[in-house]
Amino acid sequence: MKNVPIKKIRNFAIAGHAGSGKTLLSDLMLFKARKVTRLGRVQDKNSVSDYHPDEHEKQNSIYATPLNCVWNDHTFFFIDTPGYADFFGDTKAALSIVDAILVVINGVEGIEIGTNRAWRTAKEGNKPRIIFINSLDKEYSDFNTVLDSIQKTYGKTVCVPFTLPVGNESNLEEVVHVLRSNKIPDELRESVKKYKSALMDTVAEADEDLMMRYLDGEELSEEEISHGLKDAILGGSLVPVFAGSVEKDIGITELMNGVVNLFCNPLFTKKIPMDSGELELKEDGVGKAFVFKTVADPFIGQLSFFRVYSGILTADSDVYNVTKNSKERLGHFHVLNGKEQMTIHTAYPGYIIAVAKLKQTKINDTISTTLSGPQFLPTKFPKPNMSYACYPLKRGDEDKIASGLNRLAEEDPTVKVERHPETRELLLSGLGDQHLKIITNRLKSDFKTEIDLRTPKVPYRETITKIGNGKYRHKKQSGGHGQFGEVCLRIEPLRDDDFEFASEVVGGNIPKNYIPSVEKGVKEAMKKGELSNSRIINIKAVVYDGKYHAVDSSDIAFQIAGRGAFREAMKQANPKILEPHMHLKILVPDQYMGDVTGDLNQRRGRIQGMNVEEGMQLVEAEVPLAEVHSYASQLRSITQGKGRFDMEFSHYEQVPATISKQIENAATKEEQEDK
Ligand SMILES: Nc1nc2c(ncn2[C@@H]2O[C@H](COP(=O)(O)OP(=O)(O)O)[C@@H](O)[C@H]2O)c(=O)[nH]1
Ligand SMILES: [Mg+2]
Repeated sequence: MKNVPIKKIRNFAIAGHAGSGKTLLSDLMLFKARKVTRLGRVQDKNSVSDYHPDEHEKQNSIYATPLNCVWNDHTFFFIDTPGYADFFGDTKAALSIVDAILVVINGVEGIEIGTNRAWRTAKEGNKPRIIFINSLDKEYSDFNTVLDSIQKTYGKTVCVPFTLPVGNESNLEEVVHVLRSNKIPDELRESVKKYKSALMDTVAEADEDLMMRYLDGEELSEEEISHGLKDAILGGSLVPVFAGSVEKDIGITELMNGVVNLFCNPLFTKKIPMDSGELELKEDGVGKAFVFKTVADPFIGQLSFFRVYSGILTADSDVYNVTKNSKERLGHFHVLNGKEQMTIHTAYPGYIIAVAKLKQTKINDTISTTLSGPQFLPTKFPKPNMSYACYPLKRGDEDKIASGLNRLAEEDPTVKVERHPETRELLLSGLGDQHLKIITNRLKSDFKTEIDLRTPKVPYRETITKIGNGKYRHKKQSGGHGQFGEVCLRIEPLRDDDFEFASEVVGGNIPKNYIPSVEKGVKEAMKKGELSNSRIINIKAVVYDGKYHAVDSSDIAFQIAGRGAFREAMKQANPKILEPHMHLKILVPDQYMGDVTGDLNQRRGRIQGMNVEEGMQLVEAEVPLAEVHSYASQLRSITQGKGRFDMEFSHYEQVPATISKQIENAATKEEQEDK
């Protein structure tokens, strides 16, 4: 790779709904820029971007792929991102570290859920955007309808066309450039005039001097126009819209020129926010990079992806991981194009490079040539919203599975692996069924072990509803050293207070030093209730009487008596099963409200409030955990992917009698199987 002036670097990501043509566009850009000699295609399994075997199998992007090419003397570092919600972790990481975002919209479908997700993320990160309306060669595509809805949704004065299609779906010929084309077909003359004047107004507004000259009727130079537009794009008040077809290679040259002329170079913003203060972006000096992705590459081993923001980084040198407060030795730098790699020696602002075999470096770390200084703001990843319990297909594979899953979770922050403290199941959580399926596939291919994903056990609890008394005598006095202890115990329901223990024993019927033994026995008994084999909570236990033996009483004897007395007391105390309830916040478009609330009712949910947020309905509800295990998929299917939700633990609540019976039966069955 030749040394390129930073001014001639463009760093961006391609985002949008799945199937809008992002990957084909990426492949076509590489082909047009002569980076590759053959146009790759996802279906033919020769796409440069979708090269991973998982992507071949699914025929869709799963991972964000860094790519690069040179176009019009400018070097593009860009990332093709997956559109599916399940793989949004990688997309979020990519969208957070690029300078700008190219949003691809399907010219047939218009704005889709993945479009909004990309848009929202871009806007939150204050990223300059260009929209590309694709597939205008396809039957039923319609530029004007899609443009109309884009302008309605994202702003009429914001989204202004730079190119317009000539012809329609069946005979799409070319595009005309609103500012540059000389030959304009009659039917587009009016539109071109309208959009050109809108754009020139934007340019003039950027600068008073330009405004005066423009109003005086002076022609502005290409550079002046470009500068004025860039400012507006950077501020988010202008989003250029391009039109075309990747399939037919129509409008792509104009789009790529748009990237050159309308997106900024990596130093243009001069500063970026850090965890404390700002980082001044410089062409040379202290090298500063952010680690946005790590993968275990089967050929190269551990790879860490850096986005260089400021200064210079050199291969084969010592640097610091500021986040970990440690030194790292950098080996070779790789610039990747899918699986193709090129080795370089120096990396500058705007570069996206991969570095092999870093020991301590993880996602979200700051790398610097000096140890001090602020850190980059970490990418906020979506929280996992779906969990399964992992069961090994082969006995004895437990450790292999846990360590494999933990490695995969390190690579993908939207994966969580944990052993549930109560049910003891190994839980694998992620962003959806597809996501977890990919993780299990990788466990098989990379770690050679297989798992079965099952619905996780619900961590039920038990409590009592009235006072109970119990008496238990533990006595073994035949032969040798005897054992003796007797405990009288009362248990009372408590509210929101997990456990209390007290003694009302008088006259030394149980000596003081054995009272803690009784408590220990009670706590032991509370680990497993008789209805559901789950923990017993919200109880006050009072030991009020007992008996002891001067020689045969012992700590263990009183533990056993305490446990026994507790079990006896439970029989009188009318125990009940409690289940965890979750608090859900669900965002849905109006038209799905009825279906969503109806479905919540079926899941024993209680709707607690409705509000309007982000132009959608916000439903808040409390639903038993047992009913929302796969809610992510359910909500997606009810709302055709347009709904979103967040959930967190709320509280424990008594289960209805019919369901209690089912739980008790299941617990008895499990108990028998374990024996
Ligand atoms: N007719 C037509 N098909 C397209 C166009 N762009 C992409 N496609 C097809 O749409 C499908 C999805 O494309 P892909 O690039 O994988 O979409 P992505 O999910 O956005 O990356 C593929 O079959 C492409 O060949 C286009 O401009 N016209
Ligand atoms: Mg793709």
